[in-house]
Amino acid sequence: MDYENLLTERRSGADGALAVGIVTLHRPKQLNALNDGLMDELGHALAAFDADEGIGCIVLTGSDKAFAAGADIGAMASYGYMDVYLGQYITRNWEALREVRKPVIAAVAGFALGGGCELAMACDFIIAAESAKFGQPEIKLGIIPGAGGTQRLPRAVGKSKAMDMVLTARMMDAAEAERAGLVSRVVPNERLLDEALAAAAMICGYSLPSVMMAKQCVNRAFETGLADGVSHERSVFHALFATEDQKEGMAAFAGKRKPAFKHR
Ligand code: DAK
Repeated sequence: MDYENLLTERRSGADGALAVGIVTLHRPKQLNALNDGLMDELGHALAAFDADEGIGCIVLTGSDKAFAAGADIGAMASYGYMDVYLGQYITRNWEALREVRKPVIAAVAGFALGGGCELAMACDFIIAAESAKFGQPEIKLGIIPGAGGTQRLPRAVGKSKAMDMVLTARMMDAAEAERAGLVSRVVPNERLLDEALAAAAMICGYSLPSVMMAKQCVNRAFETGLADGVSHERSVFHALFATEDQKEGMAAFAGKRKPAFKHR
């Protein structure tokens, strides 16, 4: 499907593995500033890949200069309280990412600011190029992060760094983001998409139900206490023994061969 503000691509897997869905934010003149049109399209593209049985993982990326420089300030500037409250600003089309059950990897180069940083943090993990810069500069505009930044950033980097970034608006470079645990790895700029696709292809080689349930369980760690989380994990772990892929994975290990997962 053709979008105005996005490019999408399906990258086939090797040896019958599931394919990777790539979504590239594409408003280059505005550094991928996130307006309603883009967010509506993003929700649509993610839902389409999530529903596609041939896709095992999604990579969300931007340009070399910007993953996304935040919510579109021009579009927001004239909003009043009733516009954002009654119109469910943010909630209406930004929450689609939370509904995606397959893994979503953010491949971030350049600016990931404001809503752009929040969008990256809402993905399952972030691979950063050396050029990546993360920040929550909303305070400079007389607002605060409104798409999860005050909640996800402290969970990722701890209270002190989160307060520092949210209150002073300073940016964090890729090296600091990796030290702080905001990103899983930093790679050379020119390797960003290849590294993200390699991680996605690795995930696509595993059994999809176990991948989806692993994602579900790790996310549960952020929603609940330890005892409830471990209990949830145990139930899901037990459930996986009902899958054909658990039998296949273990038989393949015993037979010293590659498993042929059916994603069932
Ligand atoms: N919105 C709209 N346009 C943007 C933009 C943005 N966030 N960021 C950049 N642009 C545009 C610039 O206006 C410029 O357009 P032209 O002047 O060429 O027409 C073009 O992109 C190139 O930008 P620059 O010329 O500024 O490029 P530089 O390399 O000099 O600087 C920069 C890059 C990223 C440092 C700078 O552009 C910048 O500071 N941008 C703004 C970053 C920012 O403040 N981001 C946070 C936005 S606020 C809410 C929930 C969530 C949010 C709000 C409300 N509620 C629930 C109510 C989220 C808010 C945000 O994300």
